[in-house]
Amino acid sequence: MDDCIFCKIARKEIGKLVYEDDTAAAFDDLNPRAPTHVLIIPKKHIEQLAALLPEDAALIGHIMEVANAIAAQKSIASSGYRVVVNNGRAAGQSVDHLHFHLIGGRALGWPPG
Ligand code: DGP
Repeated sequence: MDDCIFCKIARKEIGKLVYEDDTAAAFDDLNPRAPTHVLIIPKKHIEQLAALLPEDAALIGHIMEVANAIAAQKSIASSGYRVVVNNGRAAGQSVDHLHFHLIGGRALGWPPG
């Protein structure tokens, strides 16, 4: 998608990736909510979690593996971390390209607000 900010980041037109492979990319959140706050996205433009198709299942599983790998690389694997998707405006989704927040490096409250 030409106008999608996360597609532009995935294409390396703006920003800086901390991880990339054929199907996924990751970068630090602009407004970090914790010492580690990385966004992991499919390179394929998917608007939101609810728009997933059956054929995306392996891609999403792969992104979970990427989240674990980045958590290990950031040394938060043993202390604990959270992977969050906000689906829709009421849930807090502000960018319409599916993204998984990887958050850690501090104690996290529950339930989220
Ligand atoms: P959400 O509210 O779940 O849609 O999360 C969107 C996140 O994306 C939010 O935490 C801020 C971040 N964000 C928005 N625009 C940019 C950007 O241009 N660059 C980066 N690195 N992060 C962005």
